[in-house]
Amino acid sequence: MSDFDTIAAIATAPGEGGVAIIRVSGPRAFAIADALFAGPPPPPSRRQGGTFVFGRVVDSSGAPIDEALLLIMRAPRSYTREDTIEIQCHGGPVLSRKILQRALEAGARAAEPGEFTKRAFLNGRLDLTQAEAVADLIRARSDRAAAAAMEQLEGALSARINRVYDELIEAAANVEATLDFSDQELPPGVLDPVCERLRHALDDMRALLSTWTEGRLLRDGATVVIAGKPNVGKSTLLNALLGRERAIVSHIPGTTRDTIEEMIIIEGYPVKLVDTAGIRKTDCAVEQEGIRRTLDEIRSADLCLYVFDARSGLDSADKTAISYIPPDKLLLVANKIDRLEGGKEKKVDINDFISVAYTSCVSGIGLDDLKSKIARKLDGGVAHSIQHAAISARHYALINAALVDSRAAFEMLSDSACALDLVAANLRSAAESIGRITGRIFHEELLGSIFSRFCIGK
Ligand SMILES: Nc1nc2c(ncn2[C@@H]2O[C@H](COP(=O)(O)OP(=O)(O)O)[C@@H](O)[C@H]2O)c(=O)[nH]1
Ligand SMILES: [Mg+2]
Repeated sequence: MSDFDTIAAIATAPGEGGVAIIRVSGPRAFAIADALFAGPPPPPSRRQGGTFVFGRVVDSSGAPIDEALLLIMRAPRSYTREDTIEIQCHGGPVLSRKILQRALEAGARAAEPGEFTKRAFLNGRLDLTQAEAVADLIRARSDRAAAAAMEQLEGALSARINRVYDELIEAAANVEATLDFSDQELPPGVLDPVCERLRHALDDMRALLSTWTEGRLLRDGATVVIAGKPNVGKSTLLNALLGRERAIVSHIPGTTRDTIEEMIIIEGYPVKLVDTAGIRKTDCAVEQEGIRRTLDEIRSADLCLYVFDARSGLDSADKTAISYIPPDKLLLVANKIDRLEGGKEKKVDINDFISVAYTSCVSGIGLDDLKSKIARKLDGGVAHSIQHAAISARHYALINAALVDSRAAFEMLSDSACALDLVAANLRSAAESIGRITGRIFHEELLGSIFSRFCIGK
């Protein structure tokens, strides 16, 4: 089936562990197993696929290196769809490297990052979105990110992409079929089904594009900066969200002078939380530098929590600071509400477009509400159900290109005198962009950029 050579790699993470796994895939896999594995007869190459055998890995003189389990998977019933063996040995770094070395001596080549998965793709076991999902799954930093990657691995995104592809190809074929009529009058309504199909494809593409915000959040996470004047409770807020005493809290204004970063999960989104030095006028050079960094952090963040004391409300310095932050990136936090007389929230004098959360970081009141407001700000309020797709930046660019071509085709069709060969060419080009997502169409460079993100042995 494949003209590939035989590749080998340690598939488990480096370091000590219960077991380490060395994986070998390709036409020489079983010959290599015969050379390095000594166990009860018959030899590995004469064993059935889907079985395992206990024995010893031996060096070239037959001396034992380690006890091991050998797993035998015959093509096409393996991850790569090639003949594959996996050796489970004791999990020491020296042992696993020695065994890999034996496999290389016996005729394997050291695998590149992601090369097993690349073979799974080239041998038709996975499409490109599924292969990408493998990397996403390994990298997932939250349950929700893992669940989204798993859906993509199971083919949920592929199914939606393939539907758009089929719609575009059929629409193009229908248009091409009418090209023969070009000299005569076209029968009325003959292009109606094309328009209908195209309308579906456009809707599907727009729906897919709308999942990008969530996809980006799940894959890359978001950066949320905590800003505000000194002493309003920024560091206390970081600690409260984190659930431990990370930042130093004191009643002395100017305590936090450098930025502090911590990872947390908010409603399934990985979030980098950044505590900053308070923004105020100061003569202290160290604090000034801290404030400069704060402003930099705010500029590059996905969201800014601007904290102020609920008792005093926003003063003119706050309002100036806030005016530099785009409203869609701003969430006001009125803190210390435990100190409000009669427990009444002081009305925040600011326009209605900006959301406000009321908290007491000391008692914990309002923190859950704040978290959900953060999540809604980040995902634009769309989320809460992964819509069987959460596309990546690569997918976004290709769908967008297809959308532009398809829309052009659609607009041309509204003119009865349009050049139908141009319409068909646009539709073919749109289908080609969509085909690149799943890898119907690919080139070596693209595969290189996708699979180099993987770890060795996957
Ligand atoms: N009563 C009350 N005190 C708070 C609250 N949050 C923070 N503080 C206190 O406010 C002071 C300044 O807090 P800190 O987190 O260091 O403020 P920062 O300068 O903005 O980082 C500390 O004494 C905190 O204990 C709150 O919600 N209620
Ligand atoms: Mg602080």
